[in-house]
Amino acid sequence: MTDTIYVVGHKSPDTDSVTSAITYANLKNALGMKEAVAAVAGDLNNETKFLLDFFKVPYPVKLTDATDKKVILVDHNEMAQAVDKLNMENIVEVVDHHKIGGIATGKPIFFLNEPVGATGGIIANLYEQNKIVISKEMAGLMMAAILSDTVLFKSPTCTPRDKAAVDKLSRIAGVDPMKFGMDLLKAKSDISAKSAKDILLGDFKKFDFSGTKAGVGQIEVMDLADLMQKREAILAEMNKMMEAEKLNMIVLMLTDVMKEASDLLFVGDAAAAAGFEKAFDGKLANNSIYREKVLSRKKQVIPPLEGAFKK
Ligand SMILES: [Mn+2]
Repeated sequence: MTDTIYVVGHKSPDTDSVTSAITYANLKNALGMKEAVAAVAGDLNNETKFLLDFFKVPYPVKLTDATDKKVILVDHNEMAQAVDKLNMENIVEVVDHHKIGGIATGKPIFFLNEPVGATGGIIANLYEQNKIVISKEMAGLMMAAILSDTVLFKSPTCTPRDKAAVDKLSRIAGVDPMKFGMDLLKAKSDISAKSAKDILLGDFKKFDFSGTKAGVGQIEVMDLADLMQKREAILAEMNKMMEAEKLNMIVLMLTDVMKEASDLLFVGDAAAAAGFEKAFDGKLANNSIYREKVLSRKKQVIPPLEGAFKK
């Protein structure tokens, strides 16, 4: 076992996951933990690449097998979403903003979880608490994480603290946050070159709803019409993956960030379909239920599904 401590977010990494790894490793380095290294548990998405290129920040190292590796988890705390072959005993710290999902350690660790819009804002606070100066680059990354995770403050997960953090961080980063946020959204929703499989796996997480094995993904676009011609191919990929991964159901949120609504695509067995219809109080038509004002997987999709399948 080496001394390196990998700071790493969840699989199918999004911007908050990647930037939290980078900015938290940077903070730990500044605080004397020189062995902390930012890592990423999968390929970077277009939004994250645009962001890192803009602020000229190097891409994190890839970590896809955590055998014998010490890790700090950021932006997740569920083993189903963590890098493969991770031993819970090797988790050194957790900094997150999701529901607590079944981690057990043999000894006390630093575990910080707050119900705010993004891990980025929690880390920005930790810089302040530790009196570590935030560079232009780190400010830009944490600002972008909040803008991305809260869909430019539109998500119900957004809190006043997130807005205050973006205000502060954008001044340090020297960019107009709303203008920059639109550029991030454009980079994220450019799906022209993406295959149906890329779209499904771009932001995909696994869950266990009282024994019902589920995958719940999300793709955010500025216009749902862009996704329509790929809809059948996406459904085919969802069915293929459900078989291959032995899941009972897969939900893919096709989220229109401008209209603030989601088309919830569904494939699954009969029991799962009944649970899905119960969760969203509707009838599946053409493999989906459309819901206005639904933007957040964490707050508006996972809790009703958990409730519907509770035994
Ligand atoms: Mn996040």
